[in-house]
Amino acid sequence: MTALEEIHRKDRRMSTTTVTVSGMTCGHCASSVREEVGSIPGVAAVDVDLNSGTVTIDSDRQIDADVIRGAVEEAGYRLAS
Ligand SMILES: [Cu+2]
Repeated sequence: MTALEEIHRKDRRMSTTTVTVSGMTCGHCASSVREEVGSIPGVAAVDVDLNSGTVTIDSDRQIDADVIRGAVEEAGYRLAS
């Protein structure tokens, strides 16, 4: 692999972060969290599992944990841990 190919490969790496959100009770809660977290720069996709509170975030860069916490709290919920 050439140096240029190596750079391209690193540029396109995706990052997946999973957090647990407490307090979500219905589909409206889930979409609020999806919307707030989805507005973080670099986030490509957000998947919310209402039953477990698991939120899976796909992004094109590493997202700071405090930024995710802020978005969840902005939506009106809290991280479970
Ligand atoms: Cu709700």
